[in-house]
Amino acid sequence: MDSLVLTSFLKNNSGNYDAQRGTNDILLVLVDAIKEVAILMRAGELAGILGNADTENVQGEVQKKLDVVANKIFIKHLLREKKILALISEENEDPIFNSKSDDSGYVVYFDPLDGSSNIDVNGAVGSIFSIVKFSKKPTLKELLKPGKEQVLAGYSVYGPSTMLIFSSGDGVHGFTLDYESLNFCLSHERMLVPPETGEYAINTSNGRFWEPPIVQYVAECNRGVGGDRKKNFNMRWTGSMVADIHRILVRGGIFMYPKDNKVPLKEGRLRLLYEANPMSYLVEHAGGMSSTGRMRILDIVPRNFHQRIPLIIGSKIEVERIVWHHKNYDAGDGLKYNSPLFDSASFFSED
Ligand code: P6P
Repeated sequence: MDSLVLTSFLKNNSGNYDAQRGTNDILLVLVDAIKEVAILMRAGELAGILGNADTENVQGEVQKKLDVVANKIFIKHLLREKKILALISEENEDPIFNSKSDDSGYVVYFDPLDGSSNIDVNGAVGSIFSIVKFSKKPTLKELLKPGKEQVLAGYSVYGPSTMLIFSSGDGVHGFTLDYESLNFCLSHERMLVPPETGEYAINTSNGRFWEPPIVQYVAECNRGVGGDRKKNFNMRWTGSMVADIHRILVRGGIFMYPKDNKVPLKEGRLRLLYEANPMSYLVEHAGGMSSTGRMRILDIVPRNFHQRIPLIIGSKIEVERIVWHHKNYDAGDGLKYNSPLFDSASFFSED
């Protein structure tokens, strides 16, 4: 099948190619890293890359061997590019400044391997990246830009096929890796998130810790055709946000990792800078919506590099409904939000 390879697509579709040259060059460096990770990952245990490393990341989580290896691969490739001023990685506590960089350029925020708990069970995982432009070398505080200032965002998903999905503001486009030529070939042009869906993704084992608006939303989905929504819903949860968001970009859906009271001081599970922001940029450019339930993700000014945030993202009509539930709840409206978890409004009910 003759497909447009990524480099030709960038030349044909960058509008003013020279203006986009900066981000295109960085995207191509990211692609080098993604290809190296993909080839290594395909070998699985034969390459001795499964299992835990004997280290923890900045979040105090035990790292998988491939977390560490993927991070090193991304840093190696990215620091080669003089347009890159600094890197912020999920796996590094502090920013990595590029000693060889120009005076102006870009910062890359990335999660080298998201969903790595799936690695040992051969599940889909991914790498996530976000690029912001700077007219001069940024201070630490200047690195904390809101997601609406991104100029390019994307991810790779290592599944039955290896795909690259990205947007630089003119549509969201998907490429599939041809392992013979090692070219990413255009396979999903101008991806759009259907505004409606019958599929939600949330880790329901946390249900007893959710805020009432989430309890209410999931309960009405589970009441199906006989309830307020007058339709049945399906549920998916892969344990890998990249795989869940990719499904949503392909066929619609809503992904929720809300704040829960399991750890009251923890604002959410997903990190703002290198997970929620890039995915929100993509989903908005594909016609979807992304919110904390109370605020647009891309408007949030980060407080720190590894800030966690509640994330409700996907089909617009569903995200709007959850925002509506939060508004009602915060307005003190509706006894329905104050009912105990296990009453008729509960998502455990049979009705
Ligand atoms: P849980 C992976 O670690 C991740 O950050 C996301 O990719 C994924 O959606 C989530 O955590 C899974 O969390 O609590 O279901 O294990």
